[in-house]
Amino acid sequence: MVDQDSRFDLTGRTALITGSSQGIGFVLARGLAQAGASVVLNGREEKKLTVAAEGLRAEGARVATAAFDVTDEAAIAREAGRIEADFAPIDILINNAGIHRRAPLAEMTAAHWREVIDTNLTGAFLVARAIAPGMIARGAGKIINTCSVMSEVSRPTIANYSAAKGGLKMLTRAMAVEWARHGLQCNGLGPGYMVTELNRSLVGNAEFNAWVCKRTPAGRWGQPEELVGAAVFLASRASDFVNGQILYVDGGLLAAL
Ligand code: GCO
Repeated sequence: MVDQDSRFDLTGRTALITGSSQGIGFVLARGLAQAGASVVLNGREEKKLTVAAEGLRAEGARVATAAFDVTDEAAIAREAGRIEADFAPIDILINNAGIHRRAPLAEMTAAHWREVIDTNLTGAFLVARAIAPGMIARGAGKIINTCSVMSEVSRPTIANYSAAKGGLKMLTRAMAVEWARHGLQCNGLGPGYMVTELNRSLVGNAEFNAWVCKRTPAGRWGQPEELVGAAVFLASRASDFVNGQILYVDGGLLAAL
């Protein structure tokens, strides 16, 4: 009998998580480290990365940092090359970096549209394009794109975010279609309403909070830690025949009208 736990063991693997100096990205990095992975934290601010990395090292994790903006092709190429040469080849990539620029669609500026599309969608393409060739050469790799329930539905004021996350769902499938034959598994993780920095203003709004609790069959917001099990599954050997899927962790939101 195969030891069930070993299917989820990430020991010896190295994971790069974009947007991981805080929020969901940091929680996913900690969760993968607890499952045995070495982790590379990414963000735009060195100071935030250093603090986050020290926190994980204090918990016994093997951690490196790579400061780059996921929209900056040159910085991605430089940092990916440095990490793969000096730290370790990347076995697991979580494209998690994402921003919000909320506004009613008719009032949304082209700048805010482009900023969200560039970070949340194009950034995932650019980073995956830098990392995938090494995975392909090694015949193995895991790419997990942080999608969203907004990959399937939307609400007023987040058209740019929904369009980006909807595109990220299809980019995930496109990656799977092209790269599965090379031994890569490319899937998405789809959070529902989670208590994060990105949602601080929403959690604090009594009316919105009541709406989320009513709209979510579980009757509550999710905690970022509740995403870790799904992420470890998608990062591990347990998902070696899973490709092009979006695993929603949403308290049943997408199941309900
Ligand atoms: C909003 C929220 C959403 C969700 C996220 C869940 O403004 O409605 O920020 O975007 O938090 O998409 O995955």
